[in-house]
Amino acid sequence: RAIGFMDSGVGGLTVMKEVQKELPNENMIYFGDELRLPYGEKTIEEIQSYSLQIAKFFLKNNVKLMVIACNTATARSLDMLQGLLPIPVIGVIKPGSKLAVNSTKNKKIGVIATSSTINSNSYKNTINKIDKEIHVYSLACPEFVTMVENENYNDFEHQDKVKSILKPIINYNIDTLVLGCTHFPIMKTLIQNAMGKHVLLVDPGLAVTQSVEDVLKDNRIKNDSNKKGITKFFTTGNASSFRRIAEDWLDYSVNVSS
Ligand code: DGN
Repeated sequence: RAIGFMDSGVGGLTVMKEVQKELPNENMIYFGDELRLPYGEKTIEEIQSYSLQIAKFFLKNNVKLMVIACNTATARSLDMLQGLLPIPVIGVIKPGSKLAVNSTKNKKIGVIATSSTINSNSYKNTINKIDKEIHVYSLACPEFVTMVENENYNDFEHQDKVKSILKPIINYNIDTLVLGCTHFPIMKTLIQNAMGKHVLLVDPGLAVTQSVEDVLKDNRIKNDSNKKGITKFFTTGNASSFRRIAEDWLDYSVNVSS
């Protein structure tokens, strides 16, 4: 049985890569719904219905644990999926919020994400539930998703554009910035350059691995295999561009079904 990762596109690969480092013997299924990207600009009902369709695909494909490797889908459909599915479901916002709270020293945290994630207030609420004295400054950056999907994440010619988009948040004297969209770690270098070295970038994907391990243990979902796990990739969009980005990010060759 496999662990299933879903995202609207290539972003969830940033989460799967981290989990794969720690749990190399697990089989994994990755589903990128690029045909319907960006989720960040869709209605709550649309996002919920897409997430549910992907969850059903996972169930048919023998998935034992679902990771919503997308902040937008986590904000809008985690509770629903946890209520409906017979398998455990993990989102990225709680683990990411905890990591950010543990990282800030001046209690000023920035969150960049899609419009839907920002409008849901999920990060702000989750962070302030842990520590109500923390100031959370939020900024929607939907353009970054397009840049990553269009393979413009390494180009320094986009540095000025990234800096001007981030300007509102640069002025708040934050010491921690949550990459609240799973696409953003792929363009981390451009974001870090724009923010300056003194700002710590928090990638929620790093914290998700621990949640996955805990849930597998709590639910006694064992994997006794000592062989390297098999990973299958599915996209509803263009398989060749998905493959290029996936191979660049994961550093191994992949086969993609569309
Ligand atoms: N990667 C998704 C997220 O973490 O919210 C969103 C990308 C999108 O569909 N706009």
